Amino acid sequence: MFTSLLLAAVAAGPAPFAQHAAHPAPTPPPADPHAGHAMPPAPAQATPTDPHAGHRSTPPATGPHIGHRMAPVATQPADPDPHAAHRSSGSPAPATDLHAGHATQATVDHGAMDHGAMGHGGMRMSDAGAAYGSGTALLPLAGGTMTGAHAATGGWSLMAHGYAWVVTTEQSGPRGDDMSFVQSMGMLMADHDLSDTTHLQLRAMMSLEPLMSRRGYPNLLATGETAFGVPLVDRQHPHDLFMELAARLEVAIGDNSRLILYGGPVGEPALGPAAFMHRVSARYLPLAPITHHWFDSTHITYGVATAGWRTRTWQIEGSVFTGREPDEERWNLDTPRFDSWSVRASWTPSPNLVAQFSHARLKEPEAQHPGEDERRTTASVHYATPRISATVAWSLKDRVPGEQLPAWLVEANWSAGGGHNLFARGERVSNDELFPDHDDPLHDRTFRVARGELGYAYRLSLAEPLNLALGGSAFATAVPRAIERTYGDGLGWSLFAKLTLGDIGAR
Ligand SMILES: [Cu+2]
Repeated sequence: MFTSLLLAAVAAGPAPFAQHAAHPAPTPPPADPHAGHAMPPAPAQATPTDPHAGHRSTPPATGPHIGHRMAPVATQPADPDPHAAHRSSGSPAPATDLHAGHATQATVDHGAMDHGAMGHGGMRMSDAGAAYGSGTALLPLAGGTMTGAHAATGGWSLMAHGYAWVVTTEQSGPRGDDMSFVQSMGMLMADHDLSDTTHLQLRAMMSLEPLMSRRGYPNLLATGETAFGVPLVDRQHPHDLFMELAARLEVAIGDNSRLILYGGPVGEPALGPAAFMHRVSARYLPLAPITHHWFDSTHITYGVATAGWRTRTWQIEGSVFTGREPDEERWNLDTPRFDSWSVRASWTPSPNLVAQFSHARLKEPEAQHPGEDERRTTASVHYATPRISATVAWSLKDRVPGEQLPAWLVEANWSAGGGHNLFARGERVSNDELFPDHDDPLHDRTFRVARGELGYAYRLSLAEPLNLALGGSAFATAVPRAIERTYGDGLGWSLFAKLTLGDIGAR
């Protein structure tokens, strides 16, 4: 897709025409179920496989507009791209001037912007082949942008996005457990252009997971954080009420770059891939990854300040933040300390690919291990087409002083069309926290464990912008012989219903 875009862009010559060249209008076929809803001005809504055709509409000049993806861009010729309509008018033709889409169109022709992309990523971000995942982490634009319910008022564009996810899980073996629980997240984003070159986004993300037991939910082989002063093992901790309270300021500098400032009392530093709940590849995986505390556990950090530099193909960032993980009081804000730092480089060569490499020094991340710092190095590659989203990630947790603990994660979601989704995740991690009891002979010993999960979800569109997904998954674990008796067969299955306001991937 990238190649064809590039060729088309080159063939078309000057940048302003690249967009049109890259998206010639296909013939509208009769079979499109949404064709009847399609309204001008999109000339190419009705690609046979375009499930979003029906959601495009003539941009209203003012007032609330719920769940619409508005973009007059046409779809691509031979690509069943359900997200073509999400792209902002400045994206994603690689030959196009980075700012062509927002410096003029976006501010003047506000209604023509893709509000999905704008609301979440900011109009200034998603035009460069990547969309914001969480914090300032990037994901491939081709995988889709976050959508939700929109409103506009007084020069501000508002978007609400979220989910409530009911899961029933049964996990076997001596350490297994059963539970039904609700994971939830609600996001509010307010976007505003302060000037032609300066864009502000205010972000709030909340969760009602503190209503869950302090011990969270069963999650065989997962470790991290505490409940009642005891480390959580084979559980996933609930997330805090405040998952993010942050602001992002983007200042265009020249034609091809911009400065990014991000931060707040709760945020995500420039470390690791986008957090799992924001990754399209993890959209229907009902359990948190067992490598959460290797890759993305810093997604809720109390006190974050990030400065970054973004060009069309690179984003370089540095953060100072609080190294300590959130404490087990989930309803309050923890004290910011700004005692840790991270750097991250992200490469965004095409709308289909984002790769990041990051390194951090965390000051005493774990309450249970005072005096123990951590160096964390992560690398990840995210590949996406409108139907397939995949993540491959590696991390090295280097305790200072202490062990070096590597982790791998591979995860993918395939939206096969018609609402059918197949998904999978495989993880392998060297974990030294599986036996937290100091009297246990296995305490502090490192074991390399693995888990593989496979699942299916059926996605229904309810009244826009509400969606429902029903599905299930099963996993198997693999542990070294020394702890086989501890885990027994270590199998698990889950059934779920996930209600979302807006979405993050294909229908
Ligand atoms: Cu988390």
